[in-house]
Amino acid sequence: MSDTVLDRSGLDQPRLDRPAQPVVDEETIERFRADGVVALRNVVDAEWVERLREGVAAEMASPSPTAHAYESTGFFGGLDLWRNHSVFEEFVLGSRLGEYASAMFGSPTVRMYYDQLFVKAPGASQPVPWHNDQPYWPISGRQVMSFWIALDEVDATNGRVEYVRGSHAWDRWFQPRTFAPTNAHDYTQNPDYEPAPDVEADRDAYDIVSFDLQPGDAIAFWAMVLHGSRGNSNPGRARRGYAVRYIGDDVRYDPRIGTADALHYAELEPGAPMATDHYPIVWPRSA
Ligand SMILES: O=C(O)CCC(=O)C(=O)O
Repeated sequence: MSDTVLDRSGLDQPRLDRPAQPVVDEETIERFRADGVVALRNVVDAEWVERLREGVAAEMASPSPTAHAYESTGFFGGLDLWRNHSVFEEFVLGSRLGEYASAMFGSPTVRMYYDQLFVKAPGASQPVPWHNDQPYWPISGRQVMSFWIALDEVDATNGRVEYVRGSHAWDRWFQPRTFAPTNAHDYTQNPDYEPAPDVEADRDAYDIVSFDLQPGDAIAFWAMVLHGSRGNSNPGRARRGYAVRYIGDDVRYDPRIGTADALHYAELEPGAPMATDHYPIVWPRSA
């Protein structure tokens, strides 16, 4: 075991005890910290891709109370699937992603935060507006990241997610907006937030990165990186994305104005660490 300090991103990175055989190579970790986003190839095997697809089909056939009502536009979403389906529970608690998160955001302990489904049916035109995630979430701290797992082949035709490289380090908190086509149920305005920039209107002004993915590939990204996706213009291919969010030791409960009600947890006091079985430890496994 040796201590390594990685601080290439401008973020205040904690020290990280690295195992002799790191689960993620150093170059990937450095790119993740500098760019705010990185593609991880083949992190979910074919059997698990199939099991997750079956879980998605079950959720879409009989949506949980936490499903989002996007169906009419061909965009189906939902969150906290792992609390409702054993297949997702087994995956988020048992996969190696917790170990990846530990290495990538530099926390000895990793907890499950929540999971989220984003299905764009063939031809579903609805975009996901440019946003960063953490303003939606009632948590503070730096060690917050997602793995967006492709359950279909993903490319420019079916609405791959795009990211503004390095924007996680801006420390700019953008006002959440609903992903639904109308803003009837939009988020409460937080006076400390600013409007998200209109990236679509001025794409050349931004360093936009995106990744073509095969089923089982994942995109790892910080919760503060600016991202969005266009509609699925491919008439023959769905775009099923399953995102799993993990948190590290520096995260505190922070139910700010404008955060998503569905993610509030009344058992925690504002400012409390997330040390509750509601957010179980996924790494180290023995914990
Ligand atoms: O799947 C998409 O198009 C958007 C995903 C997203 O915004 C997220 O995972 O935070």
